[in-house]
Amino acid sequence: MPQTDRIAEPWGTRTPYGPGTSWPARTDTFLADGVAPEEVDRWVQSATILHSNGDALDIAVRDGQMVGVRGRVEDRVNHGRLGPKDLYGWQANADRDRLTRPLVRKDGELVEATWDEAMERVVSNTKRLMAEQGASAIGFYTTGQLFLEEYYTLGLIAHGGLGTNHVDGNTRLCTATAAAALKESFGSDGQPGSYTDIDHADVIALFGHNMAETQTVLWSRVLDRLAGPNPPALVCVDPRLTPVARAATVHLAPRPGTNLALMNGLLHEIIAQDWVDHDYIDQHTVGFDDLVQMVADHPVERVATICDVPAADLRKAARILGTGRRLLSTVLQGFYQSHQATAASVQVNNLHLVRGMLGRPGCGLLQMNGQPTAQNTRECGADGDLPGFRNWSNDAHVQDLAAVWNVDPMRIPHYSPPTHVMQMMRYAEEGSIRMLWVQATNPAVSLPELARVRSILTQERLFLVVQDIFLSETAQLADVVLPAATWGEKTGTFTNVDRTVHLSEKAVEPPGEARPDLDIFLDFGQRMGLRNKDGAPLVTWHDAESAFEAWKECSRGRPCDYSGLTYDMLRGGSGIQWPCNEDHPDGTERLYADGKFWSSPDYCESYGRDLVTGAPVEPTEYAALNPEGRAVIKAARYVVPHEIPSEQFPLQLITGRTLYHFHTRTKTGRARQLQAAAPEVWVEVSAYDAELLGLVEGDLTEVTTPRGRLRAKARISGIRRGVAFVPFHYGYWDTDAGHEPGGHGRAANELTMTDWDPCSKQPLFKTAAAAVHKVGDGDGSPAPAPSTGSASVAPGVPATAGGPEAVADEDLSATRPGGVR
Ligand SMILES: Nc1nc2c(c(=O)[nH]1)N[C@H]1C(S)=C(S)[C@@H](COP(=O)(O)OP(=O)(O)OC[C@H]3O[C@@H](n4cnc5c(=O)[nH]c(N)nc54)[C@H](O)[C@@H]3O)O[C@H]1N2
Ligand SMILES: Nc1nc2c(c(=O)[nH]1)N[C@H]1C(S)=C(S)[C@@H](COP(=O)(O)OP(=O)(O)OC[C@H]3O[C@@H](n4cnc5c(=O)[nH]c(N)nc54)[C@H](O)[C@@H]3O)O[C@H]1N2
Ligand SMILES: [Mo]
Repeated sequence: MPQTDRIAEPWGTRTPYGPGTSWPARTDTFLADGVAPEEVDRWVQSATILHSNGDALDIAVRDGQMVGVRGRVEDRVNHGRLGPKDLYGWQANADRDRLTRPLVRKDGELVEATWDEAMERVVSNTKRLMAEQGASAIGFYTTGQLFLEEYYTLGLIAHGGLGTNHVDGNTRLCTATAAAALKESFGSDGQPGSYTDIDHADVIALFGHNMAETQTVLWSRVLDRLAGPNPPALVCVDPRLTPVARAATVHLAPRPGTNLALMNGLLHEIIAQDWVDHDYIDQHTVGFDDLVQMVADHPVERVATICDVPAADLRKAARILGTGRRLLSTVLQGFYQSHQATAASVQVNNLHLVRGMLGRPGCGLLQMNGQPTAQNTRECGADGDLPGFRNWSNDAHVQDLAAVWNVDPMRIPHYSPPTHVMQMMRYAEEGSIRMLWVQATNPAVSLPELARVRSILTQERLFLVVQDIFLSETAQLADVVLPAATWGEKTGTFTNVDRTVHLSEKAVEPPGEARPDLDIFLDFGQRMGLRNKDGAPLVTWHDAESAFEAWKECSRGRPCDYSGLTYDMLRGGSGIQWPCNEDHPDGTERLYADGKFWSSPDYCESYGRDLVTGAPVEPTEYAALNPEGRAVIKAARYVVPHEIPSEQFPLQLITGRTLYHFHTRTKTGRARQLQAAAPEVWVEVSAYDAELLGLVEGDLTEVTTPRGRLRAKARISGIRRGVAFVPFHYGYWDTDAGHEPGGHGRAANELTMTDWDPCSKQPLFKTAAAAVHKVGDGDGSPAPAPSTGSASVAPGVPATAGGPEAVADEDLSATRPGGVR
């Protein structure tokens, strides 16, 4: 059995396969030092939570402690494989810094308190503010990292119980654009494609998606196709020379913020060459003529100038995309967090619509998610949508939801879409939101323009509740801190990018008095005395499984239909893809296979928006445009980004991820192998800019924007010229040094701006003007950037490795039981 250092080899051993065949199995296992597989007492079923891939795994338990993980070979998603964060990240669960008791602020200090005292503070403040101002004083800012049952409970309590419209998730920073783009084109959220499309595709295109670092197991599947017979062509659109770009047949490295121009150019060429499926367009879509008109003035040469990409490369990419027989596309933050996010992402949908590439094996479209449970935040109405992809501007949908909840329809705010988090921060800044309850997200590091965020969150007049598992940068600012139990310590379900639902069972007891997020919400609902129309308790469930049963009823008949699923069905075998109901008892592999969409005026989740201004389309307008519920081909004009380089700030700054860390590192920073692989922030610049700036690998630099500054060592990489990249993982908390004294000086979001996409309201983390200056010679060592993802072009930089403590097993002999796709 291969024993592999999975820090050095994040994607593990290749198992090549050809088109139309099944992806071979490989079972990855990592156990704590000194634990042999036969010493494990129990293996408890779950799935991964440090990305959106949904890799199924079993948690190894010995003497009541987590001691390791093993991929589930029978699961359709990963066929046994795990990535580095999955293999090592679980160790953070048992970290000595876990919150074990509630904390309340007394005389300026956070001190330990009982649950009663902490919850009474939350409840009395909620009641006081409701009496003084009404529900608009209260905001909830949740996450993409809890379980479905928790979001559904939160959605009910916030929308149907308190009646506040201020409910959003960090999914706004993450996949709001995925949801928006799907709604624009297909009338509803829901990923059309399936991971098995990788097994069939002859072209795979990744738009602003560094899958190699952010969904390592899915990338292994692509690598195995590339290593097998008849490999697919690979198209990569990314300003950096990522591992995806290195493997690509064509790599387009556009100027940041020009994605829409690029897409319009590709569509221009595809239409000009008549590589389109006219029958499909005629039968299943509306709007094609608008697109033809819009892209008419985007010939390849013009787009080559806007994007600064060779025209020949654009033509080559257009030919591959235009002539492939089975095209799979993925889209992620390079589009979602950039200028004209929704408009650009919708053009990828258009590519599939004009080519008729939907609903068949290999013809897949994945507007990717990022967080493990982001799909559920959206489905359950905890993030600016109503539960079950109901349309907040359709009164019949609101009434239907009110019937499910047994509340008066007027109790559910629907005078405008639920408030997005950037607007909630604005309301808090202005003083109309006076209580903010933050769960499982760390806005003091992850929101843009941190100096402003800190000033908002530290206001005396704002009552801040933070529910976390560690004393995060945000929790340190709170008035009440609620210690949560997390993955492995509680039971629930969650849904990955390709709609696969997994059950995650409780494996071990939470530390100290930490409680599952679900229990905290249920407790709050009870203490608030929330009632339904008949005066009975509003929340009718008491644990995860009963919450799931209630959710099934809420989802019945809606696109994300869970009514045919049970916890028992999710035990033992593979995860199952929604919709799962009477018509589809085994789940549904691909959406829209019949060319029918969830877009009819009375069923759709949204009537759409103007892609450039974000203005909502009126119901009557939508009904006139799309009476039969077809897919909508929606065109949009490229406009220049709001902040462009100047003499003072000559570079374009983009931010993003590295393979070994998850977000603000509260977990991965506490797993030795992961922290050692990427211990500190760095800034990536091209060799061309390095020479202009007088920089060599490892020099200390200061990166500035109009908002702030940070210090980082320089990595001279294959990034395109004119662009600098900073990973956003490094807040001011530090694993080794405790809290850095006065240290706000390394978080990428010190630099980013308060601006968002007009449609999805997703903040623009990847467009800003910046300067990089050398402030000192390095100590001779290279930048602390991993060679696997952010490789240096300078000679002599050692390869990243994990050593003996990172060695994991890869069992290539295991076969999957039959019947799993
Ligand atoms: N290792 C790791 N994996 C993760 C996470 C993590 O923190 N760490 N987080 C998870 C989450 S929540 C998310 S949302 C996903 C995100 O996954 P990705 O979207 O793959 O990750 P990012 O690094 O944010 O951005 C992807 C790429 O966008 C490129 N980019 C920047 N600007 C532009 C542009 O203007 N145009 C184009 N075309 N590309 C551009 C960047 O160079 C970068 O390589 O990852 C998930 N998986
Ligand atoms: N500059 C820049 N900024 C970005 C991005 C970028 O690319 N560039 N990406 C954006 C994206 S896509 C995302 S998703 C966000 C992520 O940003 P955040 O959501 O702020 O990042 P996390 O570190 O995942 O924060 C999750 C918090 O929840 C806690 N936690 C973990 N599990 C549990 C649990 O079970 N219960 C509770 N109650 N707490 C738990 C963790 O300890 C942690 O404090 O960042 C966004 N910000
Ligand atoms: Mo994300």
